[in-house]
Amino acid sequence: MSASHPITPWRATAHSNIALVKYWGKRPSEIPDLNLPAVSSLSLTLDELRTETTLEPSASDIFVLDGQSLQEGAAKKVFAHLDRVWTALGHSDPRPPCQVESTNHLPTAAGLASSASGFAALTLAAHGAFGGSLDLESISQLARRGSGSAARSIWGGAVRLDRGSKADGSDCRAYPIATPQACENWRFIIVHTAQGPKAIGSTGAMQRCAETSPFYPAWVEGNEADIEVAHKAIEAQDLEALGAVMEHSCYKMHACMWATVPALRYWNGVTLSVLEALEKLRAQGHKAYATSDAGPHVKVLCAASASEELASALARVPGVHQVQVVAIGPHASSGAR
Ligand code: 2P0
Repeated sequence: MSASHPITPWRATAHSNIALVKYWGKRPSEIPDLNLPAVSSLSLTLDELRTETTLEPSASDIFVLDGQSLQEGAAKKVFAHLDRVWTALGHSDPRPPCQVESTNHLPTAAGLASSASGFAALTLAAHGAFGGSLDLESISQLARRGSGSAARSIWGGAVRLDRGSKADGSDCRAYPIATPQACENWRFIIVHTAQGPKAIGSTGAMQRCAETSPFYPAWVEGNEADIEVAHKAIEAQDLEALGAVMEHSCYKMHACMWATVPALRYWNGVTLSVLEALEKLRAQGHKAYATSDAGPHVKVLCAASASEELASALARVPGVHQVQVVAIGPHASSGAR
């Protein structure tokens, strides 16, 4: 451990989020490591689905995820992110070794945004442990460099992430646009259509999509209009308008994925059955809208008052493993242990 910069044991909790207007694709950048999105995105933070992370000094770098010590893959990304935060806080000496322990209260890497809550919690824990005094917007920008969607998980309620256009990424910023209280009448129903981790990680998939999908330019081009419609619908608490633009963004992203070479198909047969069941429920007058990320699960946005009835109906679709009704969640939090 560095005597000049001791590490204070710190803990952080960050909640997962679901994008209504999706982030898919990166903005080319001369500066390595900024991880700038090609499109803006807008999300709702989830209540129960979250990551809890602790960080403390250690004799060597250790990463424990859900009780299991990891050496490769995720661990390397975690340690690289610690280095990034350490350097961003102005330290020029080598980062002292740390023990990081994370618990995911959600299925890891299954298209339920574990990297969003994971890197948001890690960034907050490291920032506190390393003695940082950055504001939340700067912490969010650091989290984005670990994983794009993590920039949004710093806040609760509804959050917008602007892609920005400056080469240094300084105008690529996330900020809350509605408090958790303002969203308290909405729920997401998470419809699990498979078990286990997804087949293809998002980072490589979006790169392949950008390089080979003929629909990618149209995807990027239509984004800002969707963002403005979604932002206004959130301000107006207009679930119908929000649901419509959310579905449009989702189907455009998946169309773009399907046209990638080789094709990226995250959905399975049960995904389609759930989407079909939802259309039937809507034809019966229910206000419920679907989205889906880099995985086979379906997330249904609806009013809190209708959520239990809709969840029961969706649980009856053959092949569905589990349904969870989730409220809109709070800001991330952190503090000394
Ligand atoms: C989103 N996704 O907006 C979109 C929708 C997946 C589909 O953000 O490469 O894990 O680490 O910046 O954040 C998944 O991408 O990607 C994602 P990186 P990330 O939620």
